[in-house]
Amino acid sequence: MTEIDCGSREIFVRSAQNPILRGEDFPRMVNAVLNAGVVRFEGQTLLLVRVEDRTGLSSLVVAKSQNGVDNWEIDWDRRMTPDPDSFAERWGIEDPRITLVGDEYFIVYTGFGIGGPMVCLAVTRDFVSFERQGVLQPPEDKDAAIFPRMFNGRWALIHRPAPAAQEHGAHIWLSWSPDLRHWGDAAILVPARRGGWWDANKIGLGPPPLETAHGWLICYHGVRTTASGSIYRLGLALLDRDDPTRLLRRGTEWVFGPQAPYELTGDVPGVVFPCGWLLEDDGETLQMYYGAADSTMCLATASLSRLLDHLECHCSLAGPEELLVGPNA
Ligand code: BMA
Repeated sequence: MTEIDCGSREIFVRSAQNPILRGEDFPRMVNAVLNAGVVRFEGQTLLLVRVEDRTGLSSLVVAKSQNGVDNWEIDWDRRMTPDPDSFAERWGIEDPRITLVGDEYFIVYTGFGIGGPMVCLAVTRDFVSFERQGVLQPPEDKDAAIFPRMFNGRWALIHRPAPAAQEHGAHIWLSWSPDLRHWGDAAILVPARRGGWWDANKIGLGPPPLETAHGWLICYHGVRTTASGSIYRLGLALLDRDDPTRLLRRGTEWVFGPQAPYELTGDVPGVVFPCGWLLEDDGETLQMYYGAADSTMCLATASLSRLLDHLECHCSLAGPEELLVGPNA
């Protein structure tokens, strides 16, 4: 039996080349590059980068690299711009999470539209043309991704609706659809904790769920509100492989948080925000791409077995008491 590594070292190691992408690398005047989705495409690492220009609104632009670290080629002609005629994209498109389904890439992104942020879907084969499939979840809802396969003939979507009254807490939900259009059977999947926890009151999905031999690995952000602003940190959870509504494990501690200067300085200091990760062919090396301080794109690497070990060592099941986040709970 291999020994579990409960480790005293950090699990994620930052790239020495961070930030790997900045606004200056782009051929136009842009304010910030952040929260990219990522896939392997035609032998390269492809980032679909959220680019916020000086209007304050965001588009999604393709950047490609052979090694996923440097020599990025910004493909300005391959970009998804907000549809000016769509109520759902009036103020931009943000934070794509990409899932490969067959030979199509399902891009679940936030449409910042009339009524607030909402969950939208576009499908592409080539990252040149993007076919909009419409709104999957109305406002206010974001931090969403689709699983790469159906379960008993239905698609599963992870998303994060925001309650009208904050004291109810913003939790991670799972919804189902037979056709990617009609969604239902919504239920809380990972509740925000309450009280003094790092992930109390507001959480949201990071990259799309990653299938492992032990279940679907989930990385999520927890938002801590402090006197000097919010801190976005990352934690882990594991879902049953055949029934993703079953939360098998949930980490107690965060595994990655803002520490480096480029995570502490920028438009929104104290934010690490991944929308994509890639497992290398060795099945062990996980490359996580994240927005730092809502300003630049960065990379951190972890070993998959250490992430799973961490969940063995620092695990709690979300008991019913953690579902209640209100002051009277
Ligand atoms: C979230 C999203 C992200 C952003 C983060 C930190 O609500 O809007 O796009 O990176 O806040 O500002």
